[in-house]
Amino acid sequence: MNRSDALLLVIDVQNDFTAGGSLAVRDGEAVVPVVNGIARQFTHVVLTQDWHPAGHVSFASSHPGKTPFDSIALPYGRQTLWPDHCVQGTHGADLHPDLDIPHAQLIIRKGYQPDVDSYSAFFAADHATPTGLAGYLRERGLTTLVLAGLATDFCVAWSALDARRLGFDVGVLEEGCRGIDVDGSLDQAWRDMTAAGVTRIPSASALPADR
Ligand code: VGL
Ligand code: ZN
Repeated sequence: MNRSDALLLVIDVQNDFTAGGSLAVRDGEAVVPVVNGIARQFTHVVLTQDWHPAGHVSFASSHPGKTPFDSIALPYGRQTLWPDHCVQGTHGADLHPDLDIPHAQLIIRKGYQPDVDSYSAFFAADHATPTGLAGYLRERGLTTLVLAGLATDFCVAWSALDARRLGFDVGVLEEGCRGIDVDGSLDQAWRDMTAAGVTRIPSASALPADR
């Protein structure tokens, strides 16, 4: 591929989302070799890290009487509650040790505001606080994004949808993602992404060729 205007965006391939992690996505570690393999085809790679302070608003433990996967109303909308995960500076927040993308150019951290979650790599859940990634991509002239990582139905989908809203061409590599699937969220995410014009790329062999 190596298209000079394309970038691989690798979402949240972190210990807490893989086997043994506090919010392990089923089969999540299976994305690691897929992502490592395709990263070689991209000159430009950006990684994201979910990066919460202890006591984050998205943790069920911060809301007495609530348990993980409950949902509550917050000023910016509905918030699913999670087990404590990806706490800044902990092993769970580290990138997966087998992730092998030495040429990645930028790591975007998100979800660091105590009272606002951020599934998307572009905006916090209040849809007001940008991470700076859109400006980075624009300044660098990168217009086509291929996304992979965890989890399909949360951080990957929200990032892909924001990227479409911002006018980027977006493909999601299905083979390089795994979902959490709370109450049908995985099917819903694919419906939303398809409706928004996100290209569903089933496997690495179907990645768009150089043009
Ligand atoms: C994610 C739930 C909570 C994700 C992050 O990376 O998809 N999901 N925080
Ligand atoms: Zn999180």
